[in-house]
Amino acid sequence: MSFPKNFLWGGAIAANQYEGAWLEDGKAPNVTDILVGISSKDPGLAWNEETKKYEMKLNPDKVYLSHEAVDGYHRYKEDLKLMAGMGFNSFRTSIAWGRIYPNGDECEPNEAGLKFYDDMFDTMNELGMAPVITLSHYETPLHLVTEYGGWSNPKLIDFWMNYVKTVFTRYKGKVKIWLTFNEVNALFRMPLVAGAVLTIKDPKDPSDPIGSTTEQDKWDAYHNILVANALTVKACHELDPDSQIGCMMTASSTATYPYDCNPVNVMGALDTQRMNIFYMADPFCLGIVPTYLKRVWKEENVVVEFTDEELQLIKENTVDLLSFSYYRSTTYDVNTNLRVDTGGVVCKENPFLKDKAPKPWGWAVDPTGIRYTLNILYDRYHLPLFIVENGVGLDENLNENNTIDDDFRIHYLNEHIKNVHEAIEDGVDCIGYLYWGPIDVVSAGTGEMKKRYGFVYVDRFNDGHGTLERALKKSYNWYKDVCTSNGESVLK
Ligand code: BGP
Repeated sequence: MSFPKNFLWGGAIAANQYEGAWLEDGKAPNVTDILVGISSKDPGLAWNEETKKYEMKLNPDKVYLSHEAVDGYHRYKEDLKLMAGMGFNSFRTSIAWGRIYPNGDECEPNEAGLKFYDDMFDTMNELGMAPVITLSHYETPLHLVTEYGGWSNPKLIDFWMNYVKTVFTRYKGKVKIWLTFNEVNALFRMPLVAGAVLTIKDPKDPSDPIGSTTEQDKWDAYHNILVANALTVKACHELDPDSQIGCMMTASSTATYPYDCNPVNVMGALDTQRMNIFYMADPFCLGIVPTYLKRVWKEENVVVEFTDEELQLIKENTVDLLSFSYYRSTTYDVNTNLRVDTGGVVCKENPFLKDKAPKPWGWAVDPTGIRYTLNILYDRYHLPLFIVENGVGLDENLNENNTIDDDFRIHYLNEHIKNVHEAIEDGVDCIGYLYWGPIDVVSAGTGEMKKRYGFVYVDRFNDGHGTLERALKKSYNWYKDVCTSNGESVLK
């Protein structure tokens, strides 16, 4: 009745939300550097009439917190010690592609960037935490977006392969688990961030805002990313056969429940699952491009053609494991508009879910949803599953004892971890649980510091001020008990 031996316990962050140092040691801007938060509809871009291209133009009235973030670039050694102090045996972060190839299209890598991650991965290994490394967590170099239009351009495949081969070779033996693209299945909901797709066209028409993307460009990006993912799996297996490589999906939408038994809602829930996870996860995990997409392409009036060689490549190079984020479930109701944020799709409120995170975010809490998600994904793919993001963001302030009694976070975790265990009892091969944001970082969605996930508090605020000092919340010791008892503390 316990968690498997060697179960991976730890936490996950991303370079663009943690490191800061956005232009240090040769790094050039990446796509998230021009956004206050990824839900922002207002990217820091301007049209250049002469070059007929977009270029970076940040809004001077806005605070781009991610540029300094929580200064992880200079403080990761102390932070990693705090993580190891909780008994983590693994830790997930990403490589900022732009530290290695600043513009993305250079032939030679930036040694300063390579050295930085050498030291970081060495530190993790010395502390007994296996590095779980995302190759791109919304970190495509901005130049590849403004110059080439991002992933809708097949040239990105070559630039990407140059980058991934460099890091597979350099970090061989140091990294045992690689993940390709963070939440790349959000491509259709958030094309600029998840797919780094930008339709390069003069945005004179006010109904056509900067950063908007044509359907054709999104599908071209889908095509190129499927090919790139397969080539990446192949390269990883060839260059570092001792490591494993997985894809990373936002899987909250797997738990899309029909709002009621109206067959229209049942079918709509299936379509929502397909669009938000299976479009991508089927090719990555099963090596097949779903047949129903032909109809989707016809209805959306786009042309998507895979060559026989590409289909063969996708078939032969499926991932070793499926990693995913889960934050909450949703419903599908035909009469209610679907919205999205970083937690997944939002539709009509589920009347059975009384438990909610406090406002302003107020995400519904559905621990059974993580068990359901694990079961659905395992039944479909029969691959090892790895939860690499789950957690809750809260608006918190230190009390007079220089700590935070984050009982709601403890409650959230307790319920979710119990349900992960239920899924394992159901027969699911779940290899690990990484909590999202074990140290406060800049929120992906809103770009705020106010939305805190950490077990470790960081003194920084929405207006950019703060000492950046770290303090431990109540959940720090609670999660330490979980990790060091291999989950027994939540099961007793
Ligand atoms: C996921 C992202 C993370 C993370 C998380 C929480 O979609 O992969 O980068 O931030 O969502 O989202 P938020 O920070 O918006 O609460």
